[in-house]
This record gives sequence, C-alpha cells and structure tokens, in this order.
Amino acid sequence: MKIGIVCYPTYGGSGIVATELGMDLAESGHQVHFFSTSLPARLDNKLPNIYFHRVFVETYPLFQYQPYDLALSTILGEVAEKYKLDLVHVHYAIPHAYAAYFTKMMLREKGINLPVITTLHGTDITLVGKHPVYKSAVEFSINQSDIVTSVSESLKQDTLDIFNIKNEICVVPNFIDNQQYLPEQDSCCRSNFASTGERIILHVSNLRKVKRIEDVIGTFNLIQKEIPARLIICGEGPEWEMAEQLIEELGIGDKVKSLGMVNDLHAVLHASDLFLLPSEQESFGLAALEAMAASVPVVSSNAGGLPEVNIDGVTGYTCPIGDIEMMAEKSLEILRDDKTLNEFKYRAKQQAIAFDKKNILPQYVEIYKEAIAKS
Ligand code: GMT
Repeated sequence: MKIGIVCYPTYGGSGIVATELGMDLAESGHQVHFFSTSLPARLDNKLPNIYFHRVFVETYPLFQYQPYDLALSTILGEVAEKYKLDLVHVHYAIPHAYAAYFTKMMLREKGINLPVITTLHGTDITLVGKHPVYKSAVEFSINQSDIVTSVSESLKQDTLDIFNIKNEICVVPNFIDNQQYLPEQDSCCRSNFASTGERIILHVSNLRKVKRIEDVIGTFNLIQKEIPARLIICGEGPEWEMAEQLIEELGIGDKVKSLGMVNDLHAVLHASDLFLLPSEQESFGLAALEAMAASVPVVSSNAGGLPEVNIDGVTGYTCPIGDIEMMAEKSLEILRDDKTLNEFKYRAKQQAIAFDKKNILPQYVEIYKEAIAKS
C-alpha cells in the first residue's frame, strides 16, 4: 500500500506512535509518506520506502495565527495525487482530521478517492477538542473520517461522552518494540545516577500541568524520607520552573537530577527501579509502557486509560489523582526489598510483551484494508 501519515513532530506520544507505525509499515514493504512541520523526532528518513514531506506554513503579517491546516491540506492533496496514495492516516484529530477531510473533498473534485483514518490520542478529545471554540469542528471531522481509532477504551468512552459520534470507534492500543529494550545494551549507567543501595525513581514527560510534576516531587519526597533514593526527571516543559522551586523548598535538590530532553531514553530506563506517572489525564500513558518494556514497574494515577496499561497490584499500582501519600506508600511497597521489586519488574515486562508491536500493528493493516474496501 501507499500510505500517508500525518503527525506532530515533537516528543509527544502521538508523534512517536505514528513514527514507529510508519517505519514498521515501510520495513514490511509499504510505501510510507510522512507529513509534518519538521522531521518527527524518531523518524529515520534514510530508510527505504520512507518519504518525508515538510508542511511549510508561510508567515504573512496579516495573520496573527498562520493557517497550518490549509498548508497541510494542500501538500497532502498534491502528494496524494502525485504518488497515488491509497489512504491517509492522521494522528491527533486537531486539526489533522479536519485538514484531511478538506483534502479528501478537493481530490473528490478530481475524481480521486482518499480514505481517511483518524487516530484519537487523548488531549485532542479530553482537553483541547472538547473546548467550545473547537468542539463542533472536531466532532464534524471525526464523523467524516472513514475509520476512527482510539488508543484506549477509556478514550473511546470519553469521545462518545463528549461528542455526538456517528462512526464506530475501534480501539487499537499503543504498542512497543521490545527488541529496542534489551538490557545488555544499556547496563552502564546506573552508577552515573546513584550509589549502591539507593533506589532510582524516574519521571519522563513534557512537564505540562496535566502531568502533575508537583505530585512526582511530593511522592519522591515522602519516599526518600524512608529509603535511600534518587529522582531523575527527563523532559522539558512549562512546569519546570515551578518544579525547581518546589525541589528547593523541600531541600531535596541533592537527590534530584534533571536531564532535560533525552533523545535516547533506553539507558536511563534500564537504570531505573520505579517510574512515576501521576497525571491528571492520560488516555494511554505511552511513557509508562516504555518504562515497563525496560522492566520498570509503574506507580501512576488512575486517570483515563492508565489502568488499562498499568495493572494495579501487578505491574505497579494505580492511585487516585493527587494522592501522594498513597503513591509513596505503594512505591515503598515495591521498592523495600529486592524480591518484591524483581517480581514487579518481571510482571511489568510481561505486560510490555503483551503490547508488543507484532501483536498490535497487524490491526492497523487490517483497518487500512477495510478503509480502502469500503470507500
Ligand atoms: O497531550 C499530550 O500529552 C501529548 C499527547 C500526544 O500528542 O502525544 O499524548 C497523548 O497521546 C499519547 C499517545 O497515544 C498517550 O500515550 C498519552 O496518554 C496522551 N496524553 C494525554 O492523554 C494527556
């Protein structure tokens, strides 16, 4: 097949999922065309069968906000026509589903059919999409997609609750390539972060409000009062200043290390004993699955789709949003002795294996075939 993939290029999970999916499709012989405003963080466009089309958004002083969706619709149409794309798969509804719908309409004028598959990722529904300034256009573009998928049951339910959806929503969970998480490749860096006998706690995110960084720090503060421990924070975002201030107020600066944006997380993940993800909202929690792939148990909130990924009492624990006492208590339960920790590590890895790409990606291929057949 000739497949178009539209995604955001930044470090968000939706871009990562789109990139991994596209690269795998290309590896299995499909021709894959990526559309994004810059090269997606993990995309290797030197691989065979991969094409990258930059969406240029022309700046013009009349516009306070530049029309990204128009630019995307235009390039999508041009490339779809030139390369005879069989379909386009957009990741994150806003404004990608909307732009793809207009491309479809433009191509229809020329007698060309372009099936559109939209994957909902989370905040395109639960945060941004439901806002009254966007809601009706988001609802329209979801209903106009040929096939709609969502990354968790929870997100599917949220979508049905928030919008008037006429389409079926098919749940295709996010996935992981366990081959990329082989511990022997990364055994070096534990001693870079902690002394013998100290536990390493990790948090990775884009440090936005929804991630509740204050709860990461609050939970760690309670943990380090009970056992020797270090906290590593990876990622950059608007909440970092607040986090730094809180770390200073609590007097735990010598135990917390921020690594900023890390391109290759594997070594840090393999060095860690526990992953904290106390988010306010999380449709899936790809970061938690990446931790599990490196055999790291997770203590998370019970928001959104997290309980579908992090199984309470099995791969870690899920706690009510904001309950840092419980998160600390559950973390200590996992971390106190090596035997318990190793049992959680084992089960976390088993869960990552269940979400391996080889179990999930064929579902997308089937969906593509269905979209082509029905349109
Ligand atoms: O809004 C974000 O946090 C970024 C967004 C994205 O575009 O990556 O993340 C969402 O999609 C991920 C991939 O499907 C999910 O793993 C995240 O849980 C989801 N984030 C939220 O729902 C907050």
